[in-house]
Amino acid sequence: MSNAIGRFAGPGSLGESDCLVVIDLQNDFMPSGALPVPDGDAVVPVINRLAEAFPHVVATQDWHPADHSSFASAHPGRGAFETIEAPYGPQTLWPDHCVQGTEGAALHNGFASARAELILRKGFRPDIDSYSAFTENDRKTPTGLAGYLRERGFKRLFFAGLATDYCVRWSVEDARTAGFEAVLIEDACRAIDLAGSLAAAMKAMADAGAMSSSVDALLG
Ligand code: VGL
Ligand code: ZN
Repeated sequence: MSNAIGRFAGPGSLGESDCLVVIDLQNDFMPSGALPVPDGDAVVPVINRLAEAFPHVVATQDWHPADHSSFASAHPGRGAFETIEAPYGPQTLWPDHCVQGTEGAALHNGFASARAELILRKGFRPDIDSYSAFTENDRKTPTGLAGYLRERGFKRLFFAGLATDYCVRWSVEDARTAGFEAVLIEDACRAIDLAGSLAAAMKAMADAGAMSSSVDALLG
């Protein structure tokens, strides 16, 4: 398998079976938020341009209860960014973030979310994290998004948002597993990059048969 993610040849034109999927463009992932993604706010205007150009847009929101099991604060003696063994496997512990109903969980108010036809919330089960927009971290529990997108007739999904190496990565991989074409719009994403996680994510997406593109390549 190749290490490099293949270049998407270009959309020709975007049509009814193309959907932009905007991942977790929320205050807590912005540089001043609880779980900051470096330069995360830089993608907001870029994603607005994409959202204008795409025929269809959906968005996700990380949406945790206050005592969520992915929070280091729920595990006395453990710190943020450590890995624990959850019942379903290894789980990174995070600072408290995207708590349901808080300002940190709100979509960035510069994001033109009016174009989103669906806003899907994930990570709301107290005992299971969900990086992916499709399947929770137990790798079994579906969010329902694949069924929704399939029923809408979408074939090609284009991914933008935060963070490249966690929620975008797992969403892209699961999109492939669910039978969609998946295109990572690389410069419309930013990474957390913990301990080589970005390189691992790029390899995993390549191996899954995802393609890479850029804002300019798509919008011309
Ligand atoms: C995310 C870590 C924890 C993400 C969400 O949106 O990439 N990362 N929760
Ligand atoms: Zn989270």
